[in-house]
Amino acid sequence: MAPSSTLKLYVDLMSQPSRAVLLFCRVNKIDVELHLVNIQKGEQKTPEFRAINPLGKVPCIVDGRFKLAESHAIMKYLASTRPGVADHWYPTDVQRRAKIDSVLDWHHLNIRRGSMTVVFNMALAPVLGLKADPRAAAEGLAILKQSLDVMETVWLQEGYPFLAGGRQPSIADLSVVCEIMQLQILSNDEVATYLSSKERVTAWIATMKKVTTPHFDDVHKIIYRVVGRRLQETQQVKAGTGGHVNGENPKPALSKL
Ligand SMILES: N[C@@H](CCC(=O)N[C@@H](CS)C(=O)NCC(=O)O)C(=O)O
Repeated sequence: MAPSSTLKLYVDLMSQPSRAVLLFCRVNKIDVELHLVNIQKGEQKTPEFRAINPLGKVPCIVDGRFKLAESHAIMKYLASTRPGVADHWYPTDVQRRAKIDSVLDWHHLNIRRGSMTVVFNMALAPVLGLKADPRAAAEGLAILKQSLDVMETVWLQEGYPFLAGGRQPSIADLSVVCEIMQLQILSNDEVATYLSSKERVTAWIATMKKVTTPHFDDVHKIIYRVVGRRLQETQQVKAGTGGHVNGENPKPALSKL
């Protein structure tokens, strides 16, 4: 099916896979009509949105009469239908492509599983009015740490700046880096220390920022804003000038977006 002229992209930029797809579109100069869907307000569960994506999740796209959910599938579809996308993002070489698919499959059950569980239980649950589960948080943390170990020792190899022996970035690099960036909203020293101890991962994040500049910072603006607010709240609490009012806990930063 020929791609239509206006591609509609539905995202919430607090969502890691949403940012990966938007970043992919931006670096490849793919024109999109951007539709912001506020997950915190439950906009992804409305009948109108479910008519677009019955899964009730972002990201998703509408390309003419064609609707598609799942970030990996969306990036593969766009890489295959948009002529301007450089081959390295999703190579036509079958073996190279298979390596990218291998990282993408791994990503969902490892880095994303660990990071999502940790972020949800350590930061998002209270904002969404849901109960955090400390046991799930601990399990998520173990998966996250193990996944970062695998990135450092398996997916990132000496002499190859990108995942799975890549000399140039692929959609797998985009998916994984957006997931890891989500960890910034945690004010958790253990996660921060563990992440910064991974030299290859740290260097790779810096490289990803560089090769996707200025779009990387642009799609992550919302994350930087949350981090800024958290820091401000922590400082206010330490200085005794804010945060705990009438014995209540300070409102989580996300609720103020
Ligand atoms: N595997 C999907 C994940 C999609 C997903 O879980 N999206 C989340 C945001 S990160 C969402 O829309 N959550 C809203 C909900 O489940 O109600 C992808 O890669 O696109």
